[in-house]
Amino acid sequence: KNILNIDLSSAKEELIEIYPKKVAKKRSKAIVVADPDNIPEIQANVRTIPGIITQRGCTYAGCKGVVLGPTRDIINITHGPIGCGYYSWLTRRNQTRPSENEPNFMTYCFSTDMQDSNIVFGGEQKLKDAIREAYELFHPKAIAVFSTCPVGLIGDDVHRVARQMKEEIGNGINIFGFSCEGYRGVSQSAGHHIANNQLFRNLIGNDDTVNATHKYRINVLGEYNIGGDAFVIDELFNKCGIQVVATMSGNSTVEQFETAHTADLNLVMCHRSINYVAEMLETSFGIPWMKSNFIGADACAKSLRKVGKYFGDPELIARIEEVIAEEMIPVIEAREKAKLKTNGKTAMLFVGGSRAHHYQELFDELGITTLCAGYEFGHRDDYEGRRVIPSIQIDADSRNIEQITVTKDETRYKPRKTEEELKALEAEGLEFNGYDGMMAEMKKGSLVIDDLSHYEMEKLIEKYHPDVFCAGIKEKYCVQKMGIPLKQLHNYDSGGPYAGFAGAVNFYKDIEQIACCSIWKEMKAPWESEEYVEAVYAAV
Ligand code: CFN
Ligand code: HCA
Repeated sequence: KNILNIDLSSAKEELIEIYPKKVAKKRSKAIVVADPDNIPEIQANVRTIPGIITQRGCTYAGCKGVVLGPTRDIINITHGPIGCGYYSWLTRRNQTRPSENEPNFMTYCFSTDMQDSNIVFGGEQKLKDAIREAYELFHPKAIAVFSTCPVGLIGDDVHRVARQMKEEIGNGINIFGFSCEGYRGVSQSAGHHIANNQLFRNLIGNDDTVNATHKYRINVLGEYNIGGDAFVIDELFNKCGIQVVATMSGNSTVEQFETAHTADLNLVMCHRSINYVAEMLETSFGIPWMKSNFIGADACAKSLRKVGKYFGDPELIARIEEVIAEEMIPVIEAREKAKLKTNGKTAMLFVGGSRAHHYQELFDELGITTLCAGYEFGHRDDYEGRRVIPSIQIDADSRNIEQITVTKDETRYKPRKTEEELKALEAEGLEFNGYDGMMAEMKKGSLVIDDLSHYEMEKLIEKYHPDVFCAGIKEKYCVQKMGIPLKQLHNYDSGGPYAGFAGAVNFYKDIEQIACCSIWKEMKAPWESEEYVEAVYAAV
C-alpha cells in the first residue's frame, strides 16, 4: 500500500539532463526519491540558481504579506516602490471578521510610493510623513513599517524612524519596523523569521490581562485564515469548550498578540512560518508547543484528540469525542460520494513551506496518490522531520538575520506542565517540539523536489500527466494550457475553507469536480490547433 505503483526512477535524470553540468549537479541534490523507512537527505533553503524560473517569492513577501498581513488593526506601511505594496495587498485571500466599531485596515494598501528622488536623496522624510498621515486619518493602535529592496540599498533606517515617530505621536501608539528587504534571504522564509522576531519583541507579552471565556486556553500558531480556515478551526474549538486566545496571524488583532502568552498550549499548524515564535513562547513563558494539522478530517480528529490528552480532563475528552463523531457524519458521506470518482487518481503538489505536505492527507482521503511533491522554501527539517535532524539546522538565511536570544521572563515564567508531566504525556504518544517531515508520510518511490523550476514542472507534467496539479497563480495557466487542471493551494482559487471537517467536505467536492472533469482532455493550446503568426524580429 505504501509503495508507489508508478515507476519514477528515471524521472530525476530526465529532469536534469538538459542543464549545464554544474547546474545539473546542484539540482540533483534537491531531487530525491522518497523512502519512509530510510529518509534521504535533501538540499533545501539554498539560493535559486540565477536563470532558473523559480516559484519562490521574496523576504518582504514572507514578512509583510504572510505573517503580518492578516492582522486587521495594525496599519502596515510598505516603505518602497508602489508595486511591492500593491502585489502584497490581499491577493492571499486572508479573511477577517472585525466586530462592530473595530477597525479593519486590511482592505487598504499603505505605501510610501518611493520615487527615484528618494533613492538619490533618501526616503526617511517621506516615511515620517506617511506615518503622520496614517495616524491622523485612522488613529490606529499600531503601525508597522516594512522595508523593500531599495530601502536596504540606500540605507534608510526604518527602526530609527519608527522610534522617533512613536515618541512624536505618543498616545500609547506602538510603531515598529522590519528589516525585511526582499533580497535579504533566499526566499519568503527569511521574512517569516524577521517577522517572528519583531512580533515577539514588540507585541507578544505586552498585556497580562487574562480574558478567559473557557477553562482551557490555547493559541493556534501558523494559521493565516486563508479562505476562512481559521474561522472553522475557531468554531471547532469553541464547540469542544476550548478558547483560542490568539491565532497567528489569521483573523488576528493586536490584543491577541499581546495576550498570547497567557494561553496554556501552543498548537503549531504551519511550522515553517512560525516556529521561532513557538520556541520563544516556550523559553520565555513556559508554554509547550505541539505540531497539529487541521487539513484533512482524520488529521483534524487526531489534532483535537491531542489537545484533549494534553489537558487530561475526562469531561473535555468526552466532549471532543462527541464533536468528532458529529462532525464525521457529513464528512464520511461526502468522502464516499467523491471517492467513487476520485479513487486511483494522481496529484502533484508544489506549494510554499507546509501545504505541499498537509494537503497530501486530504488527497489520501480521496484515494488520490501524490506522485511528486515539494516546497518552494521549506528547510531540511520540513522534509526530513525534526527527529531526523537532532537540532534545528543552521539555515542558509541565518547569516543575514538577527538571531535573537530569548531568556526566561523571570517574573512571568509559568511552566504549564512539569518535565515529568510532559514526559508522561510523551509516553502516551504526544510529541512536543518535534514532528514528522513530509518524506516520512510519502509513498516509497514518489519524488520529492525542492524549489521546483518551471522547466522541471513542464517535464513532470509531460511525462506523468497527473490528474491534478497543485501550485499557485504563476503556474496556474501554464499548467492548464497543457490540459491538466491546476488547483491553487495558496489562495484556494475562489474556494475554501478547507480546514477542519467542514473544510474537508468542501475540498472533496471541489477536487471531484476538478480532477474528474473530462474537459481538460479536450484542452488544446491555441498554437496546437490554429495557424499563428511566427514572431519576426526587427533586426539581428
Ligand atoms: S498561508 Fe502559509 S502555510 S505561511 Fe507560508 S508556508 Fe506561503 S502564503 Mo502561499 S499558501 Fe503557502 Fe504555507 Fe505556511 Fe501561504 S504553503 S506559500 S509563506 N504559506
Ligand atoms: C507569497 C504569497 C503567496 C503567493 C501565491 C502564489 C500566497 O508567497 O508572496 O504564488 O499564487 O499564498 O498568496 O504564497
